[in-house]
Amino acid sequence: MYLALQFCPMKINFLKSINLVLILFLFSCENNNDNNIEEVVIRDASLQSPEDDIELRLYLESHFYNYEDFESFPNDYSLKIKIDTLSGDNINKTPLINMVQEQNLTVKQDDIDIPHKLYYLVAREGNSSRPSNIDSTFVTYQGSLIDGSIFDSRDLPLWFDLAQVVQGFRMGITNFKSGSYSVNTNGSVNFEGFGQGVMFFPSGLGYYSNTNSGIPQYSPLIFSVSLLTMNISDHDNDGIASYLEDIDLDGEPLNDDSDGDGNINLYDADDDGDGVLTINELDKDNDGVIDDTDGDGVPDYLDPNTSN
Ligand SMILES: [Ca+2]
Ligand SMILES: [Ca+2]
Ligand SMILES: [Ca+2]
Ligand SMILES: [Ca+2]
Repeated sequence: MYLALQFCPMKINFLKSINLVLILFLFSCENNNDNNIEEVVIRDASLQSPEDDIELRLYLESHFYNYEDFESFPNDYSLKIKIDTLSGDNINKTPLINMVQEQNLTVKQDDIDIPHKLYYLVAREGNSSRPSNIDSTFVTYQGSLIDGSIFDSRDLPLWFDLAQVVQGFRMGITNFKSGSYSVNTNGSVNFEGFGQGVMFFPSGLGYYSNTNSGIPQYSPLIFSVSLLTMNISDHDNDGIASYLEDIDLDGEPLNDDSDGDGNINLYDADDDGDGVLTINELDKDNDGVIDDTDGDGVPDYLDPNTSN
């Protein structure tokens, strides 16, 4: 069972019957060259990022997608995004570069923030909820390389815990909204109104110097994705949604560790390390307001000076 399925079971019971196969492509991984660790020289990301950007832009300038289908059939949610080269009969189509939007992100290397640019194409924005970069998303997708080779493809939707996937995917998918669903009498589920698009990102937002099945080192990645539905995650079930465990408000909930115990807040059920679980410190008087007993502006669950 997926971790993501455990977070909000009330909402997603109908999905539990869907037989999903866990795949690892999107998941961050350790360097798999441990046996030869002394031979590995990791490239300088401040050089790799602009190189990847040139490759990505060349791709976006030389390819288009089937936007005419999406314009002609705006309510046909069986449509899939197809990308092709601008050549022959298609030479006058609008290139992707004229249709994508840009998202500026950073990746830390040796404690330095290196700029990385992600491009995303919105074929359909979607009309329900926009996930944060730490929520759970129910998606279909296809992953490919710049050369067009497909390294993974899923037509059966599956849950991705965005805390576990590569940065490009988890940041890029926040540009889309989920859709709505209805359950048919035979138990099958129809999705519509969902966000649909493509993310194009440099290797630094993907696997960088690691390899994965079908993905060489330093590969920029392309993901077309449909965001069918989503759930707000509370990874540690402490009553604080994971996106609200971004205490320094830098937009990244994966770098906050209030008590410095090495366990980031979104996985730490006792965020201030005072021995009292966050869930028992949040709202002791049950008035629906998070408690700050000593009135110092730090809520009790983050204030080791206030534990009862
Ligand atoms: Ca943060
Ligand atoms: Ca902690
Ligand atoms: Ca926590
Ligand atoms: Ca505590």
